[in-house]
Amino acid sequence: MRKEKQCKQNRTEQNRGEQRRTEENRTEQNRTEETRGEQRRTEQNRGEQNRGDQRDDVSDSDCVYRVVLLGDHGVGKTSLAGIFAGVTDKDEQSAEDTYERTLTVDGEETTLIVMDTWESDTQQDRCLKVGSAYVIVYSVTDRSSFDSAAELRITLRRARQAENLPIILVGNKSDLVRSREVAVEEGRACAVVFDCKFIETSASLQHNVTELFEGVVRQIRLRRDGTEVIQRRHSIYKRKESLTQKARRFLDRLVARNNQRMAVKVRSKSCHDLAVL
Ligand SMILES: Nc1nc2c(ncn2[C@@H]2O[C@H](COP(=O)(O)OP(=O)(O)OP(=O)(O)O)[C@@H](O)[C@H]2O)c(=O)[nH]1
Ligand SMILES: [Mg+2]
Repeated sequence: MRKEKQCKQNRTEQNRGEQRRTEENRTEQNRTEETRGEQRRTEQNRGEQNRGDQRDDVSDSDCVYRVVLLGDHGVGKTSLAGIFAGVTDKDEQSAEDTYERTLTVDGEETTLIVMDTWESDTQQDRCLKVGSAYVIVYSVTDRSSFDSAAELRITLRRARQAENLPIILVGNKSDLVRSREVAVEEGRACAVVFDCKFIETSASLQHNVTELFEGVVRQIRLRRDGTEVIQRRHSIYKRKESLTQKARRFLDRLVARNNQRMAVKVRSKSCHDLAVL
């Protein structure tokens, strides 16, 4: 009798032990599942964050570049961006402020995302951070917009100090000859002082707008590619020059060696040329 009791007690203890182990296992399993869940969630979050970051600085790797338009009110930023995007109807222009288009320049495709978001103050900090290239627009009919352009160049230099960014100074509304307040030479001189490229455009006549955005692409590539590629492109470009142009450039260089003023002139000529550095 006592033996049977003892056996029963032992079995009960064994059962209890097993129950304990099963419960422990279950808790352990739950904990593992929870940890896995956490890990999954963290990885998902990380993935989303990365995708967000990628969206935020779409850049250089896939030949996609952000170009930011800067400049005073009414100088023609939206009009230039609209022409870039192929918007012909004026009323369509207000709907978007970021335009994406793929251009084929010198036989190679490049996608530009043109950002016309400078007006909204909250975006200004972001604008200064995200651009792969900058187009600073002023109106040739508005001197104060020209002064602002110089200030913007300084702001940009401060914000992106160490970077050799492509910056193009654009004198828009060149069609308004009678109300011109800023001469071409002033724009060019400003570009020389501020070490950037210069072009005059007319959004109304669609003059030089293609040249501007193709120039942006070339300026980006010149900085992106190694010296070897730059030299190869440069030599192809030079080959396309007429003999007169070549001779003039040679003479300019010859004279410039002994003449400081002429050297500035030569430099100001190259600031007009968006196909060279
Ligand atoms: N004649 C002439 N008018 C232009 C030219 N470019 C723009 N405009 C006109 O100038 C005005 C302002 O142009 P927008 O493109 O809206 O200028 P914006 O820089 O985007 O101005 P905000 O958005 O206020 O900062 C519009 O009435 C345009 O039609 C141009 O090259 N020539
Ligand atoms: Mg606008």
